Amino acid sequence: MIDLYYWPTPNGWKISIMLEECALPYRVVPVNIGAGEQFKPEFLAISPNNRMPAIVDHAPTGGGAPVAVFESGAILQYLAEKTGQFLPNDLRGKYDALQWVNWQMGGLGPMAGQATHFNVYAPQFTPVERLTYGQDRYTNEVNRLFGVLDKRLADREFVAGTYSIADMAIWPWVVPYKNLKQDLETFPNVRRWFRDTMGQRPAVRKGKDVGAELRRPQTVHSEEERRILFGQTAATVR
Ligand SMILES: N[C@@H](CCC(=O)N[C@@H](CS)C(=O)NCC(=O)O)C(=O)O
Repeated sequence: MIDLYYWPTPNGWKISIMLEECALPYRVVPVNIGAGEQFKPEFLAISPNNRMPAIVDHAPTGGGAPVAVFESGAILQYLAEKTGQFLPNDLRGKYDALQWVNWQMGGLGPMAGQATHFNVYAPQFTPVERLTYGQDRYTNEVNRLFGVLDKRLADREFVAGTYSIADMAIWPWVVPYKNLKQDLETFPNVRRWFRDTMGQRPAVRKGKDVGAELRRPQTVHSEEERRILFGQTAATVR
């Protein structure tokens, strides 16, 4: 059994989608990040960066003590290696997929996170004239990254040729394209892959629905949530 420490956000969906694709039994342990549950000592022992998702595998390959993994890219790779699925074994195929997982982890994810912050959250509590540089910077960078993805998908069905953890890492970060101020009509290959190829997979739909009832309908944060989520410094984690 795998414990999935989870909240329904793009980074969380990556792992619920992978677990559904692999048909692995798992138990969701909600980590309410708006209520500060990511700072509980028992969670920090698993995920010292106070971010979800994280997993604990109670039946690791080869036996022995449970294995805990944080960082969604590492979790995807762990589950792929555990199940022998969605990560090719051959050298070229494997690194074709892993380089796109890392492209998402180091590029699309962080840039999209900042674009969401500047476009959706920050205007609720910061005068807009202080935000325009950040809004433009991150919206443009997401636009560039969508362009890279569109070009990559021009002549292939999936990001790394065959369906892999690269698709599962990237797809959840295209879901909020409206908040990211991107027009999918201008990225026809991304749109096809997002809606028709990935969006029709039952495990993708099921994975994205995991914990949907936990997510509030609106994106406005209370004073307390804002302090927890947007007021973190080193002092928060020492
Ligand atoms: N690079 C990390 C990012 C994870 C991440 O940013 N998770 C957010 C939710 S999407 C979180 O847990 N936030 C809690 C916080 O900001 O304290 C990963 O991919 O696992």
